[in-house]
Amino acid sequence: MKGSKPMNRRRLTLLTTPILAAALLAGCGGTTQGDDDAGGGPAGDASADPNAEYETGLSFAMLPKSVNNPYFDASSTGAEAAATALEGAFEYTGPSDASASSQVSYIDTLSQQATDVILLSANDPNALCSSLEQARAGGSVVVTFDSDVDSSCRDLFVSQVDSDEVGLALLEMAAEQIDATGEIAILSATANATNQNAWIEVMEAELESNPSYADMELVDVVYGDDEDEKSFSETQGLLQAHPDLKAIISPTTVGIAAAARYLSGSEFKGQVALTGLGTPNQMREFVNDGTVTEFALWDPTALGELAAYTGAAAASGIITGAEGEVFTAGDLGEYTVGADGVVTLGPPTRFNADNIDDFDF
Ligand code: RAM
Repeated sequence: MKGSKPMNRRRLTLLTTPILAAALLAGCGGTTQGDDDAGGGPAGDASADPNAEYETGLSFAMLPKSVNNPYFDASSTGAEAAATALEGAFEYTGPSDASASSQVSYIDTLSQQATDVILLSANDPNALCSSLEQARAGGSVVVTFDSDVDSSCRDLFVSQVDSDEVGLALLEMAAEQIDATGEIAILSATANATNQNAWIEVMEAELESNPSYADMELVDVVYGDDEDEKSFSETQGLLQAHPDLKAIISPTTVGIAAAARYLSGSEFKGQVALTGLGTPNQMREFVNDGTVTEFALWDPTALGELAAYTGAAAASGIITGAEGEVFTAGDLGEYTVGADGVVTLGPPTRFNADNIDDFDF
């Protein structure tokens, strides 16, 4: 019985003839749409029940921007741990290229499979909305994590860190490494990624308004599309186009690792600073060989785990996505839903030669 409700309800929504509905109900042991358990995504619920238990047996799917990215591998490990703790099923699925059009068919498949909780890092704020609407209309809870969609298209967003804090930390690290003087450039991921663009906007605004950065100039923003080879050649292009470049900020784990690899084998090693967001395991060799001084990231495993608990809390009726609701995300502890259905993991960690060996992700 446990965990069967969301699937029954969704199938009822999709069924078009009463005969089929009757047949299905018989096959499901007579569960009816009106059955009352803790289940039910936030869409249909008027209010949350903070004392409800987590439903067991939910199906979870994580859909990253693209697969084959160690950052998302780590997130999926965390999400799977939460799914396992809740006795649910877990699937990690997604395209090999970080594009919104490639993500659409994965969302459609998950909604056809009646997945209870979809965990999505979006390649575009709007392009996925109609598929997501369909999934939600069918009963799936949609939780974005890492990179959001328009807030009307999902139930909740699990944010790694407040975007202002990320943008400010990125600039601060770059400024510290070049004495706040000279030309800087950004090597981003894809041009439509919600998270990347939010951080870039914060950096641009801060460069304009903060007198501490008056002597720093942003001369270029390029896109490596979260592909290793493209990020590598975009780095090379930046250095050729801007001979006076002092620092590159790459707020993507794929980009910073590729840029570090390029720099470490070039005449620019130790001359042009590189900072941004990277995983300690990908960046360790470049910190050790002197290419990189300091970069930052949050724990992507914890981010995935929190996303899964958030989805499960919504599917179980513990939260609806309204500001101020509180839930417990397993060992991660208690979290509160903020404005716009955003749940925030916590501050980023900075990694450098002193601490990088303390981390393994
Ligand atoms: C890449 C992705 C992801 C971003 C991290 C920092 O893995 O672009 O969205 O959050 O970098």
